[in-house]
Order: sequence, then structure tokens, then C-alpha cells
Amino acid sequence: TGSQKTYGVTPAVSTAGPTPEENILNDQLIAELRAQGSFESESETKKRAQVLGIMQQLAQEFVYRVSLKKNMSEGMARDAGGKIFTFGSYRLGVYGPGSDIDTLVVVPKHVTREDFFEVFEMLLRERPELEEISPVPEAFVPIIKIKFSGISIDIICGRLNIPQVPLDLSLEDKNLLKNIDEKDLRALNGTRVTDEILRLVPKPTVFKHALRAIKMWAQRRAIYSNIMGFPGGVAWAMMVARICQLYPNAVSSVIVGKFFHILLRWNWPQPVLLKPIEDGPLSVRVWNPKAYGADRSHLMPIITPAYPSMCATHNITKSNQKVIMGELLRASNIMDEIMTGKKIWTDLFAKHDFFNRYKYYLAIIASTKGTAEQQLKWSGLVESKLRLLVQKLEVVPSVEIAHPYNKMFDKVHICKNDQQALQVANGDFSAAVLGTKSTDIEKAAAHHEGEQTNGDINVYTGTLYIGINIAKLEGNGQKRLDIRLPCTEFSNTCFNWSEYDNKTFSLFIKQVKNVDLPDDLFDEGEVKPRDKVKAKK
Ligand code: 3AT
Ligand code: MN
Ligand code: MN
Repeated sequence: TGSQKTYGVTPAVSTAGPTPEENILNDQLIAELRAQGSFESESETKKRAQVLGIMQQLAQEFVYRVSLKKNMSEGMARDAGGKIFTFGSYRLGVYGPGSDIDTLVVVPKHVTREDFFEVFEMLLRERPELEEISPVPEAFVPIIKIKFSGISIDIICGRLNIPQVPLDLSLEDKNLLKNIDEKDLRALNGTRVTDEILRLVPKPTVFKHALRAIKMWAQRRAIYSNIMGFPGGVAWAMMVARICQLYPNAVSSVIVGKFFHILLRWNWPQPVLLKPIEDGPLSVRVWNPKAYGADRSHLMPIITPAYPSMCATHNITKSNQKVIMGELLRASNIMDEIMTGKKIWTDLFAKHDFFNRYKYYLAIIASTKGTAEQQLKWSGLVESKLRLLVQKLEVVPSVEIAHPYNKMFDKVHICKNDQQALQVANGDFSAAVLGTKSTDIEKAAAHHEGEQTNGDINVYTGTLYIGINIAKLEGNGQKRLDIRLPCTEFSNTCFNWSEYDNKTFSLFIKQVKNVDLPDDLFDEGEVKPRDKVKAKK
């Protein structure tokens, strides 16, 4: 019995169920996902559910205590409720062994965000299971990050303009958004979007397995990262959901195949929509390319289904679009061969060749002579601006493509003196000893801060890479790549940061030939670009 309902903005392309061959490929896909560590064990999943049970209890206790403090009766305080929701990969059912749980605590109107950072935080601190806690009340979405029974949990708080938050409350109704502040609106948005995506797919299990496959593929191919101008988790989820709508009775292996095929031929910038865009009761902006020039400039718009609809891919640059389309083409070709038995799923998930692909790279090094926390902020800022550099490079006539790698490489260097610190900041990492092999700079900080009695200086570096293809310009024989202006402009944008100070923070951009890339960018056994002259010896 297949689904005949129409999902989304057009009728299905096909309502056919799977063939025996498709079922076999689907089993092989799930086996491959399992073999590659996509799923966690049943006992770990059970532990997550238990921990969420505790979070629910704490949410109710939190609302209860605040209600009493505000002079409510015992009965009224109990009835005020409080409910936790989840969003992110856990809610979508695509979490792996290392995933956190993204959690939203919804509270009634008399409970404030200040209460969240006092009372709820205190309740967390009282628990023996609590291993780490870092509240960030001043964040764009105020958040408490914890580690609890070995599980990382991000907790945000959303306050509704209603007196009680019962356990059966759904966040679906957009009228719940009336008379709440912007921070609460943002806090509620994650759950509202993920819940809506799940409502809009015909078969949630088919969707989840297909999304696991697409996420693994996008991560392996280094095209996963909202901040760097690639689609992020929510955008990939919406693309997969749209394909599920078009093939409501297909199995995951078919969805994955159709995914590459359809998105490769998509008439960009036609938006990917899961349902018609709604108007709403608030005076907030909804994505609308007819009304807003900024929305018209989106190259691959993928629109969130919950009011107020937004574009989840506004960061995608021209270069990144080329890269993504190239990856869709590669995947689509491999899929054809998987279907004829010439290739297997493992081939689809093969690692990217970013550091073998270009002759020239830019290394952008954001560094801090200070604390790990300072570096976290500074490198985060530089990272968030990288796509501006990409866009400036794109318009340099001789630059064919400026392809950013999707991750930053973090290091800590233990310097003996200011001279060494300066050398490191200027990209000479051989000048000092590496503090740790861990890529986690916070861990590094835990090891090295406070033990500086010997006068060592910690320099933290975060390195970003952009691969560059230079076009052969007709006529003028000029081959030298002059990118000083875009680099200077980009640096100045970063230096505009309100907390910037040139004694602590530094930004260094250098051109690196492929043969000079550091060894640690390559896995063991991976081929490294080699200098032709040297190789001949
Ligand atoms: P993992 O399985 O946890 O790696 P995920 O998709 O759950 O994958 P995150 O936990 O990083 O990824 O993010 C979950 C959601 O939280 C995605 C996005 O809606 C929101 N989010 C994440 N980082 C930020 C941020 N810096 N600012 C605002 N929202 C964010
Ligand atoms: Mn998450
Ligand atoms: Mn998270």
C-alpha cells in the first residue's frame, strides 16, 4: 500500500514502489552506512533517551521553582509546565556516535531567559552526571553547552506568550510566535523547521537513511558547512526531503540516486521548496526574491518550511556552486555505475581530493597570542568572513575558481620568545614546538594554560585553505596572480572586529604551491603532490 497523497508543491514524479534490485541496493547502502560508523549502538541511543528524560524533569522543576518565586500557588506552579524539544541531527534521526543533542526548553511567559541562566543552570550544576558546563548568555541564540553522562548537549530556551506549557504542546501553530522577542523566535525556529520537515516527508525512515547517506557523502567530499558557504545539515535535509516528496514510495537507495540526478539538473536559482511559502502574523521578513534584492542574489536557494521561511543557503558563492555541481556530477556518474554493478557504495563515499586538485592555494592563518577562548572567537570571526574573500577572489579576471576547504585546521604552538611567536603567526610553524596533536584547541588550552611559569608563550593558529585555478588569459602573457587587493580588503574587514587588537590577534595570508602543502593535510597512504623536478632525481 503506497502513499498517493501529494507532498510538497508539485505532484510526485513516480509513486512506484521498489524493484527487487532496488531493495538489494538499499540493503547494501544501509550495510555500508553501518560499516562506516554512521549509526551508534542501541545502548548509547538508550542512554540519550534517558538523559533527555532527565532534561524534561529538570525543565519542569525549573518552571515550577521560578513560578513559586513569582508568588504562584503550588498548584499553579505545577500546572505552569515546561517542555523540552529537540532539533538538529538528533531530532532528524541522523545522529552518529559523536553527535550532540540539540535541546530546546520551552517555558511559559512568566519565566525569563535570565531565569534560565540562573535557575536552570543551577539545577544542572546540582546534578552529579554533569561533567562540563559553559553558558553563553550573550550569544546570538543564548545557549548553555554541557556534557552530561558523557553526552554533549546544547540547551537553548524559548519563552512563549502563554501561561502554561503542557507536555502535549506542539510548536506547529505560527500564532504561538506572536508577542515574543527575536531571541525566542530564533530559539524556537530550529525545532519548528525540523518538525515541519519530518511532517512533510512521506516515509520518515526512508528519509533518515537517505539523509545519512547524503550527509556522509557531503562531509567526505568537503562540501558540508553553512559557515563556509556550502549547505549545512538543515539544507541537506531539506534537499533530501524534497526528493522523498517526489518519490513517495521509493527506498533510500533510490532517493540517493534521484537526489544527484535531480539536483544536478535543477533549474537554479529556482528555489527548493517543501511547501508553499506562508505569510504570517508577524512583521518579520519572509524569503521573497520579488520583494528583496538580497534574496534574488541567492544562487541555490533552499527554503525552510516553517514560518517565517528563510533561505538556508544564502552563503553559497559562485565558486562553491561550481564545486557543488561538480560533486553532484561525479556522484551521479558513480551512481549509474553502482546501479549497473560496476561500482559499490564505498566508491561514492570516497574522500575528496581537495589538496591534490589545485596548483596554488591560499593559506589564511588566524592566530592568537593569548588564550584559547580568544582564539575561538577570533578564528570563528575569520572563518565567518572567508566567503567574502572567496567572492573578492572570484572577480579577479585571472581567477577561474576560488574553492574554500570546508574546515579550519587548529593548532597550538609553544613559543620560547616573541620572535618565535611572530614567526608562527606569519605561517612558519617550524619555528616552535606543537603543543598538542589534538585539533581541539579547548583541550589544548586545558593542558597548557596555567603552566606557563617557564615563560612559554602559547600561540594558537587556525588555518583555512582556498584552492585557486588560474585562467590563461588571452593576449597578455601575464601569468602572475595578483591578489593583494582582495586579501588586503578581506584583512581589513576582519580587523574591523570590535574586540580586535593587533598585539593579540593576527591574520596572515600566504600563497602556497601544492608541493609545499604541509604533510599533515594528507592521510597516511594518501598521494601527496610532488615537485616534478625533485621527483625525477
Ligand atoms: P551533529 O550530529 O550534531 O554533528 P547537527 O546537524 O545536529 O549535527 P549542530 O548540532 O552543530 O549540527 O547544529 C544543530 C542546529 O543548531 C543547526 C542549526 O539550526 C543550529 N546551529 C548550529 N550552530 C549554530 C550557530 N552557530 N548559530 C545558530 N544556530 C546554530
Ligand atoms: Mn547536533
Ligand atoms: Mn549542536
